[in-house]
Order: sequence, then C-alpha cells, then structure tokens
Amino acid sequence: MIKLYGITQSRAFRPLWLLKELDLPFEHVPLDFHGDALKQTEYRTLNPNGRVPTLVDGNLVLWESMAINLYLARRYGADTGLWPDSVEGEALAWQWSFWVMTEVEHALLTVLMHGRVLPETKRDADKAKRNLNALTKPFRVLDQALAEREYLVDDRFCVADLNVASVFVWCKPARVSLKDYPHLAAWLERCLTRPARKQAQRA
Ligand SMILES: N[C@@H](CCC(=O)N[C@@H](CS)C(=O)NCC(=O)O)C(=O)O
Repeated sequence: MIKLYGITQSRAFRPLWLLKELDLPFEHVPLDFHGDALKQTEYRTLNPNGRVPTLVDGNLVLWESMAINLYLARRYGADTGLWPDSVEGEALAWQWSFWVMTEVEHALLTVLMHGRVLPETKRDADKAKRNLNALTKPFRVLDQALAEREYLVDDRFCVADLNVASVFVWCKPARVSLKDYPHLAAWLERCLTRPARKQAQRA
C-alpha cells in the first residue's frame, strides 16, 4: 500500500490532496517536522534530506512534493483526468510545477513567515515587503494565463492546477491580497473549494 509521511500542516498536504483526488487507499504517517522525528536514522534512510513529505509506493521511495504529485498523477491519474492527455499537456504540467517552486514558493513563504508565523520579535518587515513585491511579476503571469481559460492545461482541473494551487493556498494565511489578479483569484477559489482539498485538510 502507498505510504505517505508528513503532517497535514506541511508540504505533505500537496500529495495528501492529490491522493484524495485520486481516491486511492494509502497509509498516512503524520510525521511532524517540528520535533526530532525527521532526525531518526530510519526516516533518514528514506529521505536523506530529513524533510517531509516522503512517499513509498512498492519499491519506489520518492521525496519532493511536486515530484511525488507528478508521479502519482502519471501513474494513477489517467482515468481521473488529473494527468494531461497529451505530451504537450504533460510538458505544461511540468512547466507550472517547476514555475511555482522557483518563482513563487520561497517569496510567498517568506511573506507568510515574516508577516504571521514567526514570533513578532523575529519578524523582518522589510524582508516581507521585498518578497511581497517580488511576487507581483509571477502573480501577473498566472493571472494572464488564466484570463481566457478556467484551468492551466486542457481546460479541466489537473495535477498542474493542484500543484500551483497548493502553493498559492498560502496567500490567505499570509494575507496577500489578490484583488489585482481577478482571474487568478477566481481560479484559486475553484481549486480550493474542491471536496478532495477539504478532505485532505482534515487528514
Ligand atoms: N522542496 C521540498 C521541501 C520540503 C520541506 O521543506 N518540508 C518541511 C516541512 S513543510 C520540512 O520537512 N522541514 C523540516 C526541516 O527542514 O528540518 C518539498 O517540496 O517536498
């Protein structure tokens, strides 16, 4: 059986959401990243980075949340529509998944950490502001991409939308306004109101 390591309140949320979309049976090991659990030798054998998530499926041990999702959708998602129909569609799923990790994730997480999560004494308002400004360009790119389409690939919800939305989900807790990006905001709402996303949140 598929095994997924990582608490819901971590990047393990991304594969958790996808596993719920795929309606696959799996064992969830809610490993917390705050304590020492990730330092244990047994877990390090699976994931030498000492981070979550990690997926085990048969002989395959896989880490990196986006790679896990691309694998799961490719392997189990064809009949669900979660994997694109064409090679071109697959290329777009990779493109958006790499894009969100390289152009958005770090800056948005920094805004979240320095705006809300860190104790007030450790927050750096300038750092939060700089990173918020850095998000303008990628947010515009996504907003424009969604101006004339409902979803990123093949005009239906697929792994590309899930991967990108699972990073943009931080906008709300980070209090990042999307009022200048109406297409992005509407698409994010479509993605985040899916039943599987809500089920994953409760896992
Ligand atoms: N690029 C990795 C990042 C994984 C990551 O940083 N996970 C955090 C939890 S959200 C973690 O395990 N942190 C513990 C640590 O860095 O010690 C992914 O997307 O899977």
